[in-house]
Amino acid sequence: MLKEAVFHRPEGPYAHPAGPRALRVRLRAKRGDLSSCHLFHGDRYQGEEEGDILRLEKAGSDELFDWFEGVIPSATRRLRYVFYLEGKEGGLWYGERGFAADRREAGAFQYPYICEGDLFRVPDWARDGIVYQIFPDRFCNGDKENDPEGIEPWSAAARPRPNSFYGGDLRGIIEKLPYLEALGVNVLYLTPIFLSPSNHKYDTADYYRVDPAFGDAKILKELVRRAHRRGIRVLLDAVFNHAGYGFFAFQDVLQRGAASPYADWFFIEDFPVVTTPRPNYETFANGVWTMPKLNTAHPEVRAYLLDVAEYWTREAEIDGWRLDVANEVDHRFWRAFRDRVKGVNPEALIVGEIWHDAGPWLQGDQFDSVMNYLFRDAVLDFFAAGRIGADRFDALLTRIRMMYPEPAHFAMFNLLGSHDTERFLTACGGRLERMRLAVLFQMTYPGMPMIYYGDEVGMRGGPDPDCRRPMVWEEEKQNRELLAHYRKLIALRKALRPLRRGDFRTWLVDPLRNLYGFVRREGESCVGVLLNNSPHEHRVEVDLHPFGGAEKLRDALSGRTAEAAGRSRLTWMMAPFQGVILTPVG
Ligand code: ARE
Ligand code: CA
Repeated sequence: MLKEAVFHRPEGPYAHPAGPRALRVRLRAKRGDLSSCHLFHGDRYQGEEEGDILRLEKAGSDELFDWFEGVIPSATRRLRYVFYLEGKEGGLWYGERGFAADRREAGAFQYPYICEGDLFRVPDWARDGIVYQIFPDRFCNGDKENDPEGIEPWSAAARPRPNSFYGGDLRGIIEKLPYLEALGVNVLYLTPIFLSPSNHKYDTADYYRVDPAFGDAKILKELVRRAHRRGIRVLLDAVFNHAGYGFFAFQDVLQRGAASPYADWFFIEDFPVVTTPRPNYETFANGVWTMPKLNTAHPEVRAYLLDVAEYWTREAEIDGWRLDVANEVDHRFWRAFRDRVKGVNPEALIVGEIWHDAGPWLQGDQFDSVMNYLFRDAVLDFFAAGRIGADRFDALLTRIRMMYPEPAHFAMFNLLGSHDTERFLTACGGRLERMRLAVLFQMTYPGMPMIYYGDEVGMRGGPDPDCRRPMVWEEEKQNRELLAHYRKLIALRKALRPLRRGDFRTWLVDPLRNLYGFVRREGESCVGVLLNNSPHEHRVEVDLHPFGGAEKLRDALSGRTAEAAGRSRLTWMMAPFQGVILTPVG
């Protein structure tokens, strides 16, 4: 046993409440090293000899490590536990004091009390969420009266530039609610809609005003109300890392310099404030002068922005927020933000925009979820670029899952692309079969699938601004087969509960032939997914143990069935780039 590889700490992804009276624990060990992992656990106030034994399951592996996982029930909420690890050379205890042959000597990890206030509560609806991201200027123009000046023609041939406008608005989104409902999505995430001179509106001039080119507060409320009637929730974009050049407080600093009462709302190097040759104040990214960074540690700034968040949550009855540049704003601010927003609507969802490991924000006190760019990176490498094999893909997925507490994991925004990235079909080099398989994977993986508007009809586009072309609505220019594929998969995700709520376990990893499979299990129900991510036909053989006694499986996509051929093994012929979603028959 390689002791140096064994790791546990009673916090974060390694130990977190699974409910008011249960603790989820994880232990990491060298891959293939442990034949089993058990826990001896008890109440902290019980005698040392008293306790129960729990067997942990192997939840996943990457190149170097295996992760074991289990849920400890605790009637009293006060826990102590020691691991018992079995390897080739026998067993060993592992606890707070390290490794020992004797349990008492190893010491026990302590989880002093599962406090109500520390529970990671993610709204339950998120587990069933299927998200659709809309960039309002480009989705649908429902009101020609409010169009900005000089809009460009809405056409499939349009190639947006950084400053193009197309006239899309909230009325347009309302008009397309039947389309969205038929597609099957049940959460809309809109990029910013408040007053701003740009097409993307990430440079807010007035947080209390819906941009007139998009509509007004009344139309926003109507949109939310009508979406709710169709079972669709609405999230808005909170841009609190920075304001826009036109924001009243920044304008005041421009005019009054150091004497402005708002001078400390920003990070100003010297006065007077200038934008050229480079801005002498902090901005978003490097010198984006239109976006002065806000000092969110300042009590007045904090109060101002929290009021904004509370106002729209209450006023428009929205269902949550996506937080822009979330990892560059202080944790204290986000904790206060969570309290304020959930205070108004406990069912609101909070999703940070973080492209990397978001562990520090996903402990239950700040965000519920993040835009899962790490997921996208892995999917891109495996399906679109074909740069990695099934083994590496599985390893990356495990790493991401093990980074976060379980509640966050089921609420992740699993995206293939966004308004900030090249579109997925373009990343696939236009090879539709690859995109279709990736979408199948996205729709069967834990976490909320997020569709970037237009991906479902085969839109293409390079990086920003090309990924923001106006939505293609002419049916003859849409890829209707791809759309049907999306609809079918969304319907299946809704019909098969384990796809939304079940555990994830790797089922098949075949790097040689590039086959990948996994099962999603909830209680007695189990769904299996097999993917042939290669241009060749393959005979796939898998064991049926995850399905209990099942002898026959059916593919929910093609309707084909196959029976076990003895010893619980099943073989399935798979066409190039085919994926199947298997459920037991009978
Ligand atoms: C404009 C230009 C871009 C240029 C950019 C930066 O169009 O070509 O790269 O300026 O100078 C909004 C607009 C953009 C606009 C930008 C600045 O939508 O069109 O871009 O404002 O005017 C990082 C951040 C992440 C951020 C991305 C863009 O971590 O928070 O950069 N995303 C949000 C929004 C954007 C928005 C803003 C922030 C600003 O989603 O739409 O931009 O409010 C790596 C890094 C990431 C990095 C990512 C992308 O993976 O690790 O940290 O994200 O690449 O660059
Ligand atoms: Ca319009």
